[in-house]
Amino acid sequence: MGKNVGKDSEDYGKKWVKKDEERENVYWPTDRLKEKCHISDKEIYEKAKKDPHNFWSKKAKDMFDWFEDWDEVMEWNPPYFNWFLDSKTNLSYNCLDRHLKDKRNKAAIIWEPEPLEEEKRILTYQDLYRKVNKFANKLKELGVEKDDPVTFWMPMIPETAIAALACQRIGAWHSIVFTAFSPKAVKQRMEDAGSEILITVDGFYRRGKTIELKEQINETLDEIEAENCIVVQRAETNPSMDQERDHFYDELMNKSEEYCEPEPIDAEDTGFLLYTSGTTGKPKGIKHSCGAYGVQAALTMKWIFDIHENDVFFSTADIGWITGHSYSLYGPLALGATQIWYEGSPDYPKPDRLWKIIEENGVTQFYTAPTAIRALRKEGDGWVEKHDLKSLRILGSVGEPIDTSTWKWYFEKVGGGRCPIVDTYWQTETGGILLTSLPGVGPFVPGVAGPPLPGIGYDVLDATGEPVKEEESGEIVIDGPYFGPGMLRGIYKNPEKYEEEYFSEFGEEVYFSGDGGVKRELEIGGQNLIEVTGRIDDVLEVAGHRLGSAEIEDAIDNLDEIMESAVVGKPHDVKGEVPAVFAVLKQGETGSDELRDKIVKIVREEVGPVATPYAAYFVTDLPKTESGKIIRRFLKGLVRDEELGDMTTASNPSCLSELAEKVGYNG
Ligand code: 6R9
Repeated sequence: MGKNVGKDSEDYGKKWVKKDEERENVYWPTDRLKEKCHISDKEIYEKAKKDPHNFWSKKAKDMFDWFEDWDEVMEWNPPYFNWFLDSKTNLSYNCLDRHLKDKRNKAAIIWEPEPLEEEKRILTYQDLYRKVNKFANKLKELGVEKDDPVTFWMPMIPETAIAALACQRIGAWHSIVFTAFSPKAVKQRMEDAGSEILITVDGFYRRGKTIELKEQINETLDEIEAENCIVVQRAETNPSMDQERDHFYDELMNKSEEYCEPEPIDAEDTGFLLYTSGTTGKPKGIKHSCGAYGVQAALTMKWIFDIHENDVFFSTADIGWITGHSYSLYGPLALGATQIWYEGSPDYPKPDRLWKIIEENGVTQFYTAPTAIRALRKEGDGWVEKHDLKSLRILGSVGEPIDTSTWKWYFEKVGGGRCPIVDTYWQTETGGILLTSLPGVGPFVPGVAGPPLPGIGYDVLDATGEPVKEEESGEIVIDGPYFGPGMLRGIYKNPEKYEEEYFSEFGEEVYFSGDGGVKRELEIGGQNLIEVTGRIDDVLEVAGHRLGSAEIEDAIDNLDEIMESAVVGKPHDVKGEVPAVFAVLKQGETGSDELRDKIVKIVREEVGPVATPYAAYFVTDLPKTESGKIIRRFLKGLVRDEELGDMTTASNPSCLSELAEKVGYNG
């Protein structure tokens, strides 16, 4: 087999997808892929539609071990709902204990550190199980109880998975904060959740640099009088430690009991919080369940990535985002799969790092965001051509719409024209994937996510709430009560916001996603494919990362020179979009490069480097409605050089000519 070691020789380099003979840009699974896939018959859509709740109930029993069964599958009191009532399970048990019988020595996580000279680490299911048990006991000793929030500011290292599973084991809720958010963002999230414990690292490696987290967060820990901080030593830095409050992870683990009984958790109890940006105000704590969420993560993982025993799954999603939770942690582990975790930057030390990881580990399914594909493509085809990627069977895309040109490059260059691309549309709120074509069913169309998953009631509505016709665009919604079980169970401590943000646009029975879409004529199993066109509200998608215009504006408005600001997404060839700032200055102030630098600095401090503005325009007024709301639609049109549409709703249309001039608008 030569260099094809460890790959399934029968499948090596096979074509898994073929072109539609009549239609351009439409691809179908080959017979061989259909034979291989868990789902290969479009009838599943029809079957699920007959009784979606019963469908999910059966699947939940197949997928998970339950300590106690449910009497009722779903309860719906619009806009609230519960699944699998009164049942009990534990996510850590389902990800670990039940695999020990036949997968004890199987690799659960293959960890690739960023520095090339460092050896990769492999954790088997047994290793992970032991460490999770020990760490769970330590959390208990430190006073963490069921329903306590535990905040993480952690990179992609195995200890992050260990700590998250340990929380699940004892019923504590993790709230994981992305490492490119600032200490202030950590503080805000700890305060909102009432969290008294933080788990972090001394530092970690990113693009060859050491990013020190503990040193950066000390002040915050003092300010909020945190009770405990656990520090994983990853980067051999020497952080200052508070004798009483701070503990090194290794020291805790050296003296810990081996076994921790998994807490039986009600399927509806909170499993974790994850803060995400909404249309207004501060990030909100999205509350996810434990058992019901886990079922959707596991089932979508099995169907969409078609996981089999010898597969090696690689998601590049960071644990700080929902994709990292569902498909870099719970989904793969619930299935007993082997997966790769990579610590660092996709282009370090060279732009072929991801391709090298795929080749060396015989990765079978690869999941990433269009922004990463665009960035690596820009570096030239040579980097990808250097590597043998024939082990790949399925490619995935997530986080933002994928344009046709990027899709084709991904398909041809990375997948060798052999692999289907599952373009998976979903959100932090939905917990798991909602729209995508299934690999064994198809079809795969560049730029079109696909039909809703079996058992999900999706639609595209016009402004009056009527379903749009084929090939028309509108707003993407989920028809209650046909949500998947992974759907959010509320916003932590803020039910009003939950109702207002998701269940007010089209009434309390319809979940409004905030995204626009086109209902395509092409259908499968009676379901139209949906093309997602992007956010129609004030949420930005920067390099596939979700940010709220309000958070960035709040940061900028702290500057003395600035009276008011508005932030919108400006198109960017790699990142999809980047924040562009319109700032109205206070009397007597003048716009300058120094002020631009100040804006960048304060956004990085308050929100984090992930939100760094790319442009700042100093203007005398912002377009507003009669009631004083900023009309961001105009600003978006300006930075995108698009038609501005009806301007009669503005109370001050005269400001537009100045704005157009500053932006260099030609539209
Ligand atoms: C999973 C995730 C959610 C927003 C969502 C939409 C955009 C995600 C997409 C996509 C087009 C896809 N989005 N997947 N747009 N095609 N395949 O990214 O969650 O961070 O909450 O962002 O991302 O705009 O509303 P989250």
